[in-house]
Amino acid sequence: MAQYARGGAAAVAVIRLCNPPLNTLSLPTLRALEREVKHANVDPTVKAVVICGANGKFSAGADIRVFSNTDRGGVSSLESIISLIEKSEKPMVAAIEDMAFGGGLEVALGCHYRIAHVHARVGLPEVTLGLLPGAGGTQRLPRLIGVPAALDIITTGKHVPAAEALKLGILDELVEQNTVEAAISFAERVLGQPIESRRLCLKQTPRLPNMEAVFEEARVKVKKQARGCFSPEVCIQAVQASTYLPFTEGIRKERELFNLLITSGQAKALQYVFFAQRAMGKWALPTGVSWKTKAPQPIQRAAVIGLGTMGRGIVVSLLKAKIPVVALEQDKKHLELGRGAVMSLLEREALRMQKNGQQLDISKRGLLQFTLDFGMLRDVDLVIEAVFEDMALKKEIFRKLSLVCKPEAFLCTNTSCLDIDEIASVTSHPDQVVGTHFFSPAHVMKLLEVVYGSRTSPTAIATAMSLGKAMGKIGVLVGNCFGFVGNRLLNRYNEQTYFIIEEGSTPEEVDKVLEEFGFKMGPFRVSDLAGLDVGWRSRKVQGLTGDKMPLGLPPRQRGSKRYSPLPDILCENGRYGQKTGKGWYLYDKPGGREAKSDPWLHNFLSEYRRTHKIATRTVTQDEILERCLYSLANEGFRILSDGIASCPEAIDTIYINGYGWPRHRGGPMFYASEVGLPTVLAKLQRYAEANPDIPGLQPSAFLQKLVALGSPPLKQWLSLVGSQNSKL
Ligand code: 3H9
Repeated sequence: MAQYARGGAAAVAVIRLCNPPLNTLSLPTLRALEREVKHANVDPTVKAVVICGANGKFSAGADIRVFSNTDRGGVSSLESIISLIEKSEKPMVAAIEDMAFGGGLEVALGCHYRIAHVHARVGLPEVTLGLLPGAGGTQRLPRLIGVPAALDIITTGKHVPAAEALKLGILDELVEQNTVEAAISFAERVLGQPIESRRLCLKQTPRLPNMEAVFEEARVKVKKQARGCFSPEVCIQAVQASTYLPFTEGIRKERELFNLLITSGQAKALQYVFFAQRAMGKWALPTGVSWKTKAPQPIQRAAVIGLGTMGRGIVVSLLKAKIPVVALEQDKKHLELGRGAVMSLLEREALRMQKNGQQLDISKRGLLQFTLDFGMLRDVDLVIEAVFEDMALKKEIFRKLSLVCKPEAFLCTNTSCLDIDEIASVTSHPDQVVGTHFFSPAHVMKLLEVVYGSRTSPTAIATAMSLGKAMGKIGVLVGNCFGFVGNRLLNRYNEQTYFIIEEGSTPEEVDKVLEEFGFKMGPFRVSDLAGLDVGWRSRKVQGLTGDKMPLGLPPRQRGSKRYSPLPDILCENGRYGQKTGKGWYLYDKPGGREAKSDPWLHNFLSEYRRTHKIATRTVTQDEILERCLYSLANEGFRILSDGIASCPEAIDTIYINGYGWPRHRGGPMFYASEVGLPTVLAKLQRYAEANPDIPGLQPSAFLQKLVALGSPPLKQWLSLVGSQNSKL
């Protein structure tokens, strides 16, 4: 229940939003706010009002949890309460501590003055939830700071640091001490001053000579980034309304557009993603041990082994989390290369952070050490190994670590697919071994798969999850199997793309279909960027690359299963992707970025089909999309029944944050549930019949079970898995 403290010196009433933890604007909070504002307005002893939030936080905005209710949790009444605040004859001052987001900032914009703590952040992140600021934000903010700055804030949903917000004119004053006390003094100072000019509803949005061009430019920009998500474009429409409609009509237009968005599937997907990501920190094991019961160990000092692309990014991530690092390489040449690369990454990161008002200080002595000597790892609390995907090499390193490191040190491996148990087996403390699968570039990508082996201790899990959080990552706990969750799914997706081009399509067509779906890059472009040789090396180790047929081409079967040797053949021809200037596409030079269609590849594909006697056919866009996406979800159902992922939300979080799945599509499992499980099953059955040698298209038993049970909603899937297989 919301509580409101009233009081304060010299007839200044203090209204405190109180709905822990973030003072979201639930219906009771809104009612209490309305009651208190009305009360202050009529109470003759009150001369001014300060609105603040309890526990040092202003507000994280409307309560998203209730948006799916038919009455939207009464959120539509927020604008009228804000209007009440704005129309008050008594000065209303917002005292912003920590955050004012969404409806929270909209309340502050209704106030006549806004003062904030220097470390506060403000923003209108509704666009990231598939919405627009629906309580006057799209009408008041452009009136306050002009169209270009308002468009930037509203279409990106970015968090604006207080200093920048002050410069933009969103805030009137910053304070370093007690914000509420300062706001009370501020209110006393402005008592008696006219407040007419402080009411944003009475202002005009500042005119610009090139207004149309500004909106057009914004449209082009959001279209490029939105990948089919339409809330940014609708935000622009709402801001534009502030330039040609009077305030009250602008508010009506804003409401109309808000209602359009809130009922859309995209808003549902984006809000699902918001909560799915937050649920990942609440990991639990079948034994009952969970994030609540197992405390992480503090990490005072860490080590990273291997300074290739992954190792460098991991070093930077640890330093950003203020954890001192010992970086180890195998020889002087690699050490110097790694040192140079880490230092330039750090420089770039420091510059980027500086722009956001943050600091990356690595000047402290001993914060970063480079070494060739394993002895230097004697007293570290945690090691992250990031060498090649070679089991023998990893085992050799873990054997050494086991001898050198203190027994309580956590030993992490950044493998993307290998068996954690086999790696742990060579150590004297296998319970301390845990997989930490980072994604490239590791200092940028948010995802961290924390892989739990059969002997990994809950403390090691808790520590790896907590370390991920400290590094700003979204840690997802997964079980141990080849490829874990992310790469196991990816293999299914990739193999479909190869089979589809064998059957008659082209990399260009497949990429186009998946990019139109919302992936930032189609699978063949991704493969060229990442390097085809990485997978080739791994397939060689698995013994998949196979012998040659009489005509020089490898066969297309492995036992009874279809196998596409296409990427192997490309590698044999030196086509590793961008790094060699050619892969699925052609580039102007090695390292070039612009992909061009390659006649060599098309000729090669025709020749390949002829040799293998594959009747070339047109693969429709629907078939491309369905085979790629439904085979992903199908593997997801297998992963759930194998107990490798703890819930469908875990798979979706991994796919969105590590594999470029468009957020507004909610992840492969959410997408399957929205398409409808019977449809997914029927399509898979059809494709499986046509391709009996592709196991990835055979519908999983769990999907069939769910359909037989009447396709229950995603939230119930977990309870229907059965726990016999659970690895979590
Ligand atoms: C809006 O305002 C619409 C208006 O325009 C009005 C239209 C008419 N609602 O993230 P955390 C929960 S739309 C419900 O772990 P952090 C969160 O799920 C809203 N719950 O903390 C978690 O719950 P649990 C616009 C919310 O410090 C707990 O609070 N506002 C909401 O890492 C702690 O959150 C936004 O989009 C919410 N609004 O990050 C802001 N916010 O403990 C959304 C949080 O059960 N929020 N929770 O898992 C955020 O972006 C982050 O929470 C924030 C803090 C950056 C504020």
